[in-house]
Amino acid sequence: MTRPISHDLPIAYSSEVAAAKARGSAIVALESTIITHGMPYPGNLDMARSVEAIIRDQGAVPATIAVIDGTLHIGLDAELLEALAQTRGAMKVSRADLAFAIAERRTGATTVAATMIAAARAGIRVFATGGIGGVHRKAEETFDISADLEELARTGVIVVCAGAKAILDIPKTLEVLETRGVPVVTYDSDIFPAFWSRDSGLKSPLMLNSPAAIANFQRMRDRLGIDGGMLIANPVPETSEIPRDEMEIYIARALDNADHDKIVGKAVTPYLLQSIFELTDGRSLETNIALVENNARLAAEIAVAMM
Ligand code: PSU
Ligand code: MN
Repeated sequence: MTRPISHDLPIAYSSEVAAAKARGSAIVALESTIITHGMPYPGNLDMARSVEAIIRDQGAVPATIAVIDGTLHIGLDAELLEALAQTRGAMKVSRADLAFAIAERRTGATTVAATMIAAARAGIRVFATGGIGGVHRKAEETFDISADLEELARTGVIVVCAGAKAILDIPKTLEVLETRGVPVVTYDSDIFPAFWSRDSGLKSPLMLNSPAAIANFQRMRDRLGIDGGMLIANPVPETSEIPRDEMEIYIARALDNADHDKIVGKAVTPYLLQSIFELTDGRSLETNIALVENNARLAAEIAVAMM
């Protein structure tokens, strides 16, 4: 027996996003795990506001995505954004638990994977973040591979990031993306970036140097019926980068700390980011904010070029 499709999904659009959808204007999705688990308050709120402002400046509309008290929000108004930035104990929600958070009426911040699912459902095709999750170092022992990679393979959203976080095994991360047929395009450089640093030491699989060319590539994928997402890697601006050699020292120490404290599962990434924040006296946070802002600008340009 077929069951009727539920029309009363608990989804709420901000008035700004609802208006943009009605007009058919460019929209850029934003994740919320970076707000609740990636940065401390109040820097996280400043970052979230400035990223939204940058997207508006480019003629697009920002849609920050989060589950609040069981409602999936596509776009947060100023009050909700501020409240989320101050929320302690929000869930970190990925594909496995997005529906759980809604069904159990929880508050949860969406990772790259869950934000992609929500964006696709809302008809939003471009999404800006900091760095995606990937294959962790020693994954051959821990099996720790982010659900973000699988989501990129299956969900048709363009994700703009600053490369894979250098805390990961970047060669293995690129191998999985290749296996799963995810295009990896570095913007205006032939070297794949490593989040805080412009250079991961690895060549980028693909390179394009304009938002129009990226939009055109996506159009061709659509015409060929090739579904799934694509990853745009946008190197952090030179003035904000922390060189790779220097980062390696902090990363090694952060990984040791995580080992010592027996951190596993979804706590690993937030733990490492916090540890690196402390080891760099907050410099990693400044770089993190600069690269997200840089990604928001490019994502908005791509979203406009796709109209
Ligand atoms: N990028 C950042 N800060 C973050 C994250 C990304 O600059 O906090 C988050 C994203 O939400 C990403 C998640 O999806 O970390 C990956 O977590 P995991 O490795 O557990 O899949
Ligand atoms: Mn993991």
